[in-house]
Amino acid sequence: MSRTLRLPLAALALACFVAPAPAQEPIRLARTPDVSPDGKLVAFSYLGDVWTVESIGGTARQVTSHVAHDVNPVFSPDGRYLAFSSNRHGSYDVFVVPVQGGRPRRLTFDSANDYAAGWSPDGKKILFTSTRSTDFPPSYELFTVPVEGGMAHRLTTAGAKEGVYSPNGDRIAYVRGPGTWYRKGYRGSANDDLWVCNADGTNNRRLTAFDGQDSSPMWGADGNTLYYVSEIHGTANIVAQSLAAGGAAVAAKPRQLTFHKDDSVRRARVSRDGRWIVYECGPDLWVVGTGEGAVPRSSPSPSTPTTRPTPSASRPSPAASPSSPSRATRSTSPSPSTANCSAGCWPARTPSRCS
Ligand SMILES: [Ca+2]
Repeated sequence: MSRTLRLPLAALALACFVAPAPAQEPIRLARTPDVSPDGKLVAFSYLGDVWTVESIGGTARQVTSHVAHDVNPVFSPDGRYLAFSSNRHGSYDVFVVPVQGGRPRRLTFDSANDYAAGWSPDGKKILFTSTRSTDFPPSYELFTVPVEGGMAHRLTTAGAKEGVYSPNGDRIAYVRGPGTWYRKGYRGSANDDLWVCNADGTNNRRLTAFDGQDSSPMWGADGNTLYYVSEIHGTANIVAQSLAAGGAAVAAKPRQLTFHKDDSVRRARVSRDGRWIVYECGPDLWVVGTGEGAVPRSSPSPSTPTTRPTPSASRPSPAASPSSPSRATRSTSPSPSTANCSAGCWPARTPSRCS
């Protein structure tokens, strides 16, 4: 079975479609995306299975096929495997499967829910979030499990979720707090903040102090930049924050990378090369470049891409929304802002968007 997925990219709208028959069907409500280390492939959960699609959009390929709920696919550092979580044995456990598909290998066996979050840079451990412990009330903590199988190891003790290793593996950025993504505009003590700790779980320090939601930490390739999702500018969008030596946040207000206004950005993940971020917004997946020139315009533009192969008449296209990012600049060049259409911009049918 294949589908086409359409990803509206802040730089690029990624469109996926399912094609069980001659006619292709667009994928909506794909969830929990991740982007491959080189930014060329996007993995996501859809209809309870894991799928992949090229980050320029196109026909999606099914990686897993099971009646249970498969979610949270995360690419290995070499891009050859996906860790994901599935409740096929009751609670959610961590599995690993080749990107091309195959029989998933189960890595965790606890009755608590284990949610795959990422890989260590050496590819030997998988980081996951779990409520497994004797604590009451239970809270999410970070654990690792060897990719080859074995005992899980607890890293944190005071609440942690959405953990991700820094590029050289010396630190882990994570989210702490009782916040929830669906409480739009919430301000108060029940918000999430970003923290960072050493790879062994020690030296925990807080990075954000904004009294609204901060989530989805993502490391830049240099290890000195942290991208994340925050409501600090209003609607939840992706922002970039420089880190000082030692990993402390620089006091300056984070730079805004996306400018959605109607729908909040939810889960976001960055490629290992630090150049591409895939994220959820509205019913679609989006991809944005992290370069300065890839910052989408925040003002309405009459030239926004409207090239969905099968647009829904009842549902406005994110790429056509006045509040949506509008510059399609998918390119192989290091600087998306200077991309030339002949260099591989997307969508190919609207090369004028690349100027
Ligand atoms: Ca916060």
